[in-house]
Amino acid sequence: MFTLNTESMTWHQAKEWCESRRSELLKLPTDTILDLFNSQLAASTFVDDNGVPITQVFIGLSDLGEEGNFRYTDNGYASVEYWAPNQPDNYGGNEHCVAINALDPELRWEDVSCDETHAFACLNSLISLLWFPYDGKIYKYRQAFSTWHGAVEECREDAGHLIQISSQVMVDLSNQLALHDNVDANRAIWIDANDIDSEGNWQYADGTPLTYTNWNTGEPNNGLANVIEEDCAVMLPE
Ligand SMILES: [Ca+2]
Ligand SMILES: [Ca+2]
Ligand SMILES: [Ca+2]
Repeated sequence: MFTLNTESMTWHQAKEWCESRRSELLKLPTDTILDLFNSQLAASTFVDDNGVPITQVFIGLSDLGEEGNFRYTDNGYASVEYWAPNQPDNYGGNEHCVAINALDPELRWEDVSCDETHAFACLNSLISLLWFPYDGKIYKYRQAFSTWHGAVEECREDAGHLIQISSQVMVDLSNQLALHDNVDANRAIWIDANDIDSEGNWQYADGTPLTYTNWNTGEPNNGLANVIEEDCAVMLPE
């Protein structure tokens, strides 16, 4: 999801570099992503290709458009900010690009001149943030709204299936997936379980019986008013 490039470039060169590889200069839109990136950065070797320690890492934020109004390269505003003390200070009236101070144990940000050359990081498209390798499989979280059948079909197109919750571990994983997309915690996520074929006989889409259930209180109730039958299951991230 992140690529840390240790070759020093100006901010504009770095932006170009990421964009020529179908990614974008790093965006840190949520606390979770900020934490994820910082833990990756902290675990990285802090030297460039010549063995010189990296002091700063450009991210995709700048106030080139309007002084003091920091925006990502897609013009998105910074919903999460992590400035070092007394930053941004627009020092010399010429600091419009944002870099992470790699020498700061907390990896906080400062505004620097866009013409300085630094290491930088790319974000390999937001979609890839939602792919999670886990226990020999790749799980993919999609934010798009869909019917259950639509979701089943989308998963099939990726040669997969809707998530089959088989243990508490899977519940944890699914909650993780949801959290990573900055999703409303109350949003429901379709899972593979359904009783379409035979009322009350819950199974996976491939017809195999459920091996684990974790029904909410009073569920499954097949629709309280019995006006519309409820035959498909969702999970509510906690
Ligand atoms: Ca500035
Ligand atoms: Ca500054
Ligand atoms: Ca039902």
